[in-house]
Amino acid sequence: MKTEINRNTLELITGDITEQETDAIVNAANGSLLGGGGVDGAIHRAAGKELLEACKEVRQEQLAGEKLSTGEAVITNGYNLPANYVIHTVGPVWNERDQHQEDLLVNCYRNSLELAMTHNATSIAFPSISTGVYRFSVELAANIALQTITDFLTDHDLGNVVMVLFSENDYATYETSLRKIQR
Ligand code: AR6
Repeated sequence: MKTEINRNTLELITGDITEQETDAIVNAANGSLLGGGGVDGAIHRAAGKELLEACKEVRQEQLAGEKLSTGEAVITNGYNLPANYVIHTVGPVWNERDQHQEDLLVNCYRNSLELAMTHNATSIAFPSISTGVYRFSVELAANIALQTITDFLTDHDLGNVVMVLFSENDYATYETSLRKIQR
């Protein structure tokens, strides 16, 4: 499904984010930036060892050795990936008693989009942040992701945004959410 928002496009696809030929892809990382499972593991495997070295450098030079906070984003090169850049963001872990987690997921998308624009990227691909190991419901995460991206594209000329869903079920959930947002 593809939709136009001002002069931008927002597209939903099923696929593997490591194969996307967008200027930037987003990694659902953890605060250590040292890799992990899920999409994080897949991106590090596909990008090669240089990505881990670049992440270590970011931690030392930009974060004074500290972890990347939830909702924040940093950027590295893409190395062996088709994408030029990897934007690493840390999604919130689902916690039903803490609505602040939803705001933090908004921050992940907004900060990643802003960082892409700062680097003159005109296309960016996102995975479904926080809906794997971090246990957000796909419905809630889809509403947050698509509303945040739609709001951003209403105010900015970025180019193409692609949501890369890893299963047909996730795709169907995101499609339903996008149709509701567009009404
Ligand atoms: N392409 C696109 N989407 C993918 C891919 C892929 N190659 N592989 C998995 N997904 P998760 P989180 C989907 O768990 O919930 C890591 O260990 C997956 O099906 O990767 O934000 C990090 O280091 C799901 O829909 O990320 C953190 O510790 C979505 O990506 C933690 O997991 C996100 O699932 C982050 O958890």
